Amino acid sequence: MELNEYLQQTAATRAERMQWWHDARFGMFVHWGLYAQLGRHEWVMNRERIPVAEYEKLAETWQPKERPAREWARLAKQAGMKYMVMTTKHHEGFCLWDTQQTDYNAVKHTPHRDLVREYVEACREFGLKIGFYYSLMDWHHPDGALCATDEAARRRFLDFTQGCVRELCSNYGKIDILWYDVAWPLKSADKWESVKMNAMARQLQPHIIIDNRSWLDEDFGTPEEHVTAEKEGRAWEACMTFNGSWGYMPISPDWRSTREVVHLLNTVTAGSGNLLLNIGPAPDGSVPPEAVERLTALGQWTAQNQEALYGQVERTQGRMEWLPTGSWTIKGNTAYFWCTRWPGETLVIGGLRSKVVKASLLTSGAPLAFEQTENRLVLTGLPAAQPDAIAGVTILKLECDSAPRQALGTGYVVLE
Ligand code: JFZ
Repeated sequence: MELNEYLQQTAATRAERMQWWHDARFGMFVHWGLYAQLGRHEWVMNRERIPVAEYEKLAETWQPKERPAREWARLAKQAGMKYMVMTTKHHEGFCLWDTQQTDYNAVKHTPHRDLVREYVEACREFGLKIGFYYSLMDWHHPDGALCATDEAARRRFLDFTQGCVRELCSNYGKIDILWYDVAWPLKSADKWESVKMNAMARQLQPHIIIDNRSWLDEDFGTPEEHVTAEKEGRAWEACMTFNGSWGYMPISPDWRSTREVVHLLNTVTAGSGNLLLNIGPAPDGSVPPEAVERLTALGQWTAQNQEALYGQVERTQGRMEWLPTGSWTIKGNTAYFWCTRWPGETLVIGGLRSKVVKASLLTSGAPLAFEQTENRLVLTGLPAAQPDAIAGVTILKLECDSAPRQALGTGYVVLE
């Protein structure tokens, strides 16, 4: 298929295909592979230059417990996540599914199970949408690097890659997301035959959505370890680790707090993006206790604040201003003020250009007294201390008579 024809076809169906994803806001990323056994990051093979033959021994010793994917899916559901993305093959090259493309897989070697099937079944059991991460880069495949300089190797490697994608899109029922990663060492969509490969994926899975890491922009952008909105009109998903490593790394003591994750949720919602928050399960598949603790707390918070979080939201950039006490998200004519620094019984918001019809605390629905003059909204009778004990973030709901707008500018007087 021609590139232009492909781009037109995918663009024509994009809004409809992406609807559920925009509404979902929050998903779980799972990095799991042989590297979990070493517990030193998913790049350990590369960073420690472990010889291939030595690394392969990890494929004889992997002993996950029974169906850990059910624990992940249960936890994701409880945390308020709506979809999952799991590594079917990371850069190490070990395939977690029953593939015909290589013997280096979880059925021919330990654990002698199709871990992708277990994952898919768990997602379905808990009503979560299903994403497959697939690393184009492959440190194990003999043609994984050679393909850059040897045309025959490139042909073999592309056949392998397309064979993997075909299996993943054929053997597991409906798949919702294809999440490619690291298109090394070939430096263009042409070299990877990305149009052919992705057109095949779409033929097999007409509703699938695809990320931007196969040298094609496709359906959504993927800022990584930072939360930055892409240009207006472009869908984006920030993927973040909990502790600085995607793979299991128990020696990393730096865990993002529940509060920090709520802050991330605030930022992605304000930019009409999504958050894909990662867990790196232990070799037996169990979720690190630090992650369980935080995701459980998050679940309480997201359950209480669903209305602000999920569904169609508008970007706040250019519409609302920064404030020292918290920040905004918008849904239609309603502005949500995520108050992270509680001011006490009175909260004052300057420069709101829309008339507030009703103000309330989102969690309790309790109405709030307020007075609005031309430049100041003064809310009174608030609780003396931050009411939210989970993350220290309380959302105030301001229903307006028009699309919320705020203008403060830099000077004391707004210059038009
Ligand atoms: C990749 C992987 O190397 C990593 O192990 C993990 O799977 C992560 C989700 O993705 O890392 C990247 C990929 C892209 C960029 C940076 C790191 N990037 O575009 O800046």
